[in-house]
Amino acid sequence: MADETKLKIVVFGAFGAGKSTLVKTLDPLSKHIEANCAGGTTTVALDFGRIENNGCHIHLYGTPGQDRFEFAREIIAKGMDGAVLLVDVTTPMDEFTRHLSDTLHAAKVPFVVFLNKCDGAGANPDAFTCQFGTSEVRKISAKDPRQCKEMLLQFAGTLIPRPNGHNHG
Ligand SMILES: Nc1nc2c(ncn2[C@@H]2O[C@H](COP(=O)(O)OP(=O)(O)OP(=O)(O)O)[C@@H](O)[C@H]2O)c(=O)[nH]1
Ligand SMILES: [Mg+2]
Repeated sequence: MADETKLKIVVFGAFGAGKSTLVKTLDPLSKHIEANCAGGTTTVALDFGRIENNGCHIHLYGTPGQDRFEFAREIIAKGMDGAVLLVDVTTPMDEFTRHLSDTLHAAKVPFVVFLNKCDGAGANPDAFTCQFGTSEVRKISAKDPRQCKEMLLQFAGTLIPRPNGHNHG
């Protein structure tokens, strides 16, 4: 339908940053391909959720955070309209998060940085706010549905969908 907007948004971030949690919070019916790991689960393929708001259909993909799944991140990233870089602020800034930020900048992909786990013990979001150049930075908890939805829709509103955007090849 001509007046509908479709957006593909991909969530990137280091191992355990909270990507799958964010997708689950935004779409409780989302799908997840995960494996058990020490203390919980880890994504071994992808997360997939949908959000609809005023005729805008967002397809939200979560990526695996482990290094060895670079091939999966490349496949999932194809044709994205925008990206979320999720950062765990209860741990120090890491090289992989820096690499993801540099890669998104170099690819000229519109992205927003979500500083996650702001509710967590030892959270120090202020140490991260200046780490991402001119990129927009937001403080969140991926467990807070209202806040996550507001932040995601705010970002989605800044994106221009690609022509034939639903065929994200
Ligand atoms: N306190 C708190 N814990 C969180 C938050 N978001 C995620 N977590 C916890 O962080 C852990 C990892 O969350 P996941 O969503 O599996 O992280 P991920 O980025 O998908 O991990 P990989 O797929 O392995 O890269 C889980 O124990 C979550 O409950 C948050 O906002 N606050
Ligand atoms: Mg995951």
